[in-house]
Amino acid sequence: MSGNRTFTMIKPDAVKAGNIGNILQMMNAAGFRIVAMKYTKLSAEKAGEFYEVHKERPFYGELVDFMSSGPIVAAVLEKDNAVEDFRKLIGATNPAEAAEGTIRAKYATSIGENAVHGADSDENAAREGSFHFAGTEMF
Ligand code: 3AN
Repeated sequence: MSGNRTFTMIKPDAVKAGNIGNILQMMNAAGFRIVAMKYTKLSAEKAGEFYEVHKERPFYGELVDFMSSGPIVAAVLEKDNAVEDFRKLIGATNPAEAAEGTIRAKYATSIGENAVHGADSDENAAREGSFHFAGTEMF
């Protein structure tokens, strides 16, 4: 199967809570194929670089501290209409507003610690995927 690609991270809160398996299961059940995956930890410098677009936002420092606070799972996923369908699967940024059955409704605890990241455009998916993976690590 081929399709569009998106980029995701299972964030430190969800890793700490032991939800890697449950979250991957939801991604697979929704039809996403794993193209690349790694269990890794971002340094504060790398997290700052990844979230550079949010540099001027008031929560930037908090976001960088949180995303470098523990290990994450980074992955590239493939499916038709991947970016949009994955954003539906994860739900709203604020878990209080996330639709029932979404990953954030189930596993996120707050707007800052919201279990998963999902790229918001094809361009960002490609940029974020190559931030974490070499071409030879994508299958
Ligand atoms: P999304 O992850 O749903 O695309 P963005 O792009 O608005 O949301 O924000 C990126 C990340 O910044 C979020 N996943 C969340 O962890 C964090 N964030 C967003 N808004 C806030 C906020 N008001 N307070 C703290 N962290 C926030």
